[in-house]
Parts: sequence; structure tokens; C-alpha cells
Amino acid sequence: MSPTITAFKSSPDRGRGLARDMRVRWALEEVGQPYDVRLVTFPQMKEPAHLALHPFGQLPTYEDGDLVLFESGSIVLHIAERRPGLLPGDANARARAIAWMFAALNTVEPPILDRQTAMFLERDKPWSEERLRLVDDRIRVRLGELSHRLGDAEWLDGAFSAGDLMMVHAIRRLGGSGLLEDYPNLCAYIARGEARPAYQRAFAAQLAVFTAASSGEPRSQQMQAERERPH
Ligand code: GTB
Repeated sequence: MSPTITAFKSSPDRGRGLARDMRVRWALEEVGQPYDVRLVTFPQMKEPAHLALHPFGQLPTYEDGDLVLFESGSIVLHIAERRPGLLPGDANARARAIAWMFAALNTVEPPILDRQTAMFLERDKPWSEERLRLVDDRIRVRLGELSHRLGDAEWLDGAFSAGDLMMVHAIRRLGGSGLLEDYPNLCAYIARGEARPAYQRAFAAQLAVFTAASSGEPRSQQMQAERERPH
């Protein structure tokens, strides 16, 4: 039996692969694990059936037999541990790859999420501009550190790993913000991740869901959603 993951029936990112099911899809594609997808709406995520899978009423979730997981990091780690392709065999290299996963989630991603909050939920506040400037400064510090560490290397620690997968997905959300342009090696790093065949398959799969969901939308609704979408 293939595992089943959850994804948005109609993703607010309009198929740009920014929602967190994308990292799980990408990991599954990297290790060659077929999977099923159950699409959910925002209201469905808050219903008891989904809350039984995810205590915070979010996605993605992962179900495989008796196992139910939530949190994209834990799901990607589980996938990476079960099949070869995302974690090195050497114990120390494996530990370092996992450290990069944690770094992506706990050190690099938080200010990027703060930016999203500042952009979409706090724009009407009188302190919004100042807050955005502070958040952007924090992001620049992290990008500078990451850029320095990556240097001319292709990936963060030897071969491509689950650490790179999480990092690329976390920082690609800054596309269009103007913050990445000062770090050409990070732009190239993201492009390398996005060029991977497994990424391409995962991206196409989530885009197909969005395209199907929006094909019935009236044009006026599509334009409204376009104006409101997260950048
Ligand atoms: N820490 C959790 C994880 O990594 O799995 C975070 C999960 C999470 O926030 N999931 C979001 C969710 O379920 C979907 S991806 N939100 C509903 C809720 O909290 O009620 C979030 C997302 C959507 C769209 C964009 N975008 O457009 O850029 C980015 C991220």
C-alpha cells in the first residue's frame, strides 16, 4: 500500500509549490516511493476527522498503515530513513544532513515565516513597515550566513540530502521578495534543487491539483485571488 498525504484542494499559493506538502511530495519522488494524495479544504482541516490526524488542523499529514505523522520535517525524515536517496550511509554524514534539516526548519525558516505574517496579516498595522524592515534584516543575516557556508559547493554537505531539500524549499519562498538577489550562490542553489527531476515531478503534481481546482472558477474570482495571493 502506498502512503497517503494531504494537500490543499485549492492551495493559496496558486500552484507555486510553496505549501508544505511540496516538500513531502519532493522527498517521496526523490526516493521513488509512490503515494496517494487526499485533498482537503481549509474547513475540512478543522473537522474532527482531520484533527485526529493532525492536532493543529494543518497539512501535510502522512498515513501509512498504522502510522500517522504530521509536521513536514518529521514526515520527510521518516521517508528519508526508510528508503535510500536522501540520507548518506555514513553515520556522521547522516547526522550532519539531519542537522541541516533542523537548521532549515528552526533557524532559517522562522524569519521567512515572520515575513509572510508581516506581509499578509499585519499590513494594516501602523507599525507594519518598521516590522517588515526588522524581519528583512533578520532574513538577510541568515541568508548571508548560509551563503557563506555554502560557498561554491553544490550542496550543503557533500551529496544532495534531505537537508538540502528542506533548505531549498524554505528559502525559495523568498522568490520575488528581492532578498535573494544579493546571494547569487543561493539563487543557483535553489535553481539546482528546482532542476532535479524529482522536484519537477512533485511540482507538476501539485500544480495539476491547483489547475484542476481553479478551472471552474469564474474569471473575476481568479483575478481577485491573484491580487490577494501571497508573494
Ligand atoms: N510546522 C508545520 C509543518 O512543517 O508541517 C506547519 C504546517 C503548516 O503551517 N501548514 C499550512 C496549514 O495547514 C499549510 S502550508 N495552514 C492552515 C492552518 O494553519 O490553519 C502553508 C502555506 C500556504 C501557502 C503558502 N504560500 O502561499 O506561500 C505558504 C505556506
